[in-house]
Amino acid sequence: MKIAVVGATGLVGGEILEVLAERNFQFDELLLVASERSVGKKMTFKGKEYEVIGLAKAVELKPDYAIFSAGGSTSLEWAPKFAAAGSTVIDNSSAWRMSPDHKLIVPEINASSLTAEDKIIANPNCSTIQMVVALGPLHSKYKIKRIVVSTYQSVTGSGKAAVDQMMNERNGIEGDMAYPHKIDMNALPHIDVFLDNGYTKEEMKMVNETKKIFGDDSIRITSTTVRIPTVGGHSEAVNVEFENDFDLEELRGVLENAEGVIVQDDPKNNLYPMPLTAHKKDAVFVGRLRRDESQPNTLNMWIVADNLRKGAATNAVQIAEYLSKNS
Ligand code: 2RA
Repeated sequence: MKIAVVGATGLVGGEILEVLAERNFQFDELLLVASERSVGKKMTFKGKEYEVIGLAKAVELKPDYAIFSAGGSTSLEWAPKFAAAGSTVIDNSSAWRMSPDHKLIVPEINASSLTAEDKIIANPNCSTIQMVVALGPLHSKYKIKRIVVSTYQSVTGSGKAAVDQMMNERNGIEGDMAYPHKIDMNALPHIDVFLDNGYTKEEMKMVNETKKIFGDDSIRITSTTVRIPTVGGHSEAVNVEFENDFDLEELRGVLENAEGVIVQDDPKNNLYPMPLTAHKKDAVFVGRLRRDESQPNTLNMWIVADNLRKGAATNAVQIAEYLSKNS
């Protein structure tokens, strides 16, 4: 079995390789693929040296799986070429997420909808993934009516240049700006571009992708996404109203038994999820569970996950694992 990592030299590409190694994903051949400027670059995976190849060469080699993290334009141009060559593409960009002809997959929620005919599969946005992993089991049991979410997102979501800007600012070094403003000691309510409705693309991704993943357009969702100077992962304050009432301890039990979720909720002992403790982990961490006392059937919760892991690389590898086990 042959697997290609497209965008292997990027932040998420590197995380995909780490996850493949950690999970001992079985393959016979690994292709490290990147843009022409990186072709020939040497990279090491599990102690073996690999040379980065270009997209055209990679298509010719017909990988069984191609995990993309190379941006939307590259995916729009090349994912169909890989699919036509027989590869199954798992794409981290937003290119295919809202396409009616392509599935948007979080294995814990909807992997069972996948079939062999799915040749280009979309990985949801990181901030969406962690939220639906935590809300999925609650939606099944109590039926979600409305979600209000505010996010506190790591600079790693913007890529290496943003991490460099934050660290340069922190160390008093003049450098390039990935953001329109300083990010260290600051918070930017601006992730991706602003749309005519006053929301950002990131905020509308959370709204639209969540409905698609749950297959339920009746859910009402509003979102505010904010960039903060941290690297360990994305955090989210979620207020969720259900159609049905719940018992808080029963709800806690549902989360404690949910696939991919770890409950860290003991505020009296200062135990709650944090980016520092979620970093490099594959789970979605949930805490600060409490009833919203301002209205019935409503819960407040805090959700943290490593956006490069479960928010991107791990979710994509889990899709490949599911397909290879069920093909
Ligand atoms: C971000 N979710 O955090 C977006 C894309 N990774 O910037």
